[in-house]
Amino acid sequence: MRLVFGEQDTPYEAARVVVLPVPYDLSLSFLPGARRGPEAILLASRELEPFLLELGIAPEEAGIHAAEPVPWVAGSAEESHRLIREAALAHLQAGKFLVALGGDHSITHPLVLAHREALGEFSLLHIDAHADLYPEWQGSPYSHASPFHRLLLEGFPLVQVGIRAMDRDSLRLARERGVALFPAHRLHREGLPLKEILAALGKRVYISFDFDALDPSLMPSVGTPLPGGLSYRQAVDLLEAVFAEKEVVGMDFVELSPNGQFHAEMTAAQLVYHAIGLKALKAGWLAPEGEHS
Ligand SMILES: [Mn+2]
Repeated sequence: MRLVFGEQDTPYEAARVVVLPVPYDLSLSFLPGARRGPEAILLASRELEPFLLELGIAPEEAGIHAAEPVPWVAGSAEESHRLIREAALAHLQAGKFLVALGGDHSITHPLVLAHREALGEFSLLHIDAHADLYPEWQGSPYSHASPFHRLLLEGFPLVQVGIRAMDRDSLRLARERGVALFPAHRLHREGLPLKEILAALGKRVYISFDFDALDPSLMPSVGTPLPGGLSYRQAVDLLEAVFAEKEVVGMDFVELSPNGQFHAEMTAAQLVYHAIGLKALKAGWLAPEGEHS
């Protein structure tokens, strides 16, 4: 069954934004359940106030269409990833701004490749508790611990924010490959170094947001929670600065693993909706209340 995002679903042809559910979690190494993430975000999104006071717009008026979930193939990560890439590519070639909802973080690899194929080069902003730079995990290069290793080797400039779990080899790789690393402890000591983060990114940016980047006190519904994370305000401030200064070409929000704590699902839905609003403002699809475009 197709669920919608928010109160008002726009028909596909008229929609500028496509929300793509990717309920794939076969690569998870610890707590399973991220396959139920997209559904939980869509259900929670119905309870959001459509008008965002902070932005002065109702992002859904930009035209949001929630697509059919991408199917996965049991037993084949490779085939499942191929289906994700094909689905994303079709929406991008139809001219839609894509917002993918995971699912585990492995889905970022096919999503990013689809964006490059449709839209050309860009840098990656990876917001996460974990660096996800392992060459493989539990024997699989398709693991949710590996997508950024693969993307790094494929030449994408990488900026990582909120990181607080990373092994020595990953740190060495990050240094060798020029990854701009903004670990969580630094953000807490010095505040968000927005200028430095923006300087490290290219003009065009793809954002991959792992919900475990947020502190588990506000986001307990993730497969691999870690203390010391970002506040909701820090996440919003970061997204706001990036949307204001850069051309965001696409984004994904991954690893929500519903466990009965509805406030976490509301937090996830609100963050996604806010990000869509930032895109709508930057693209000029909507103007704040009282202003005319
Ligand atoms: Mn993570």
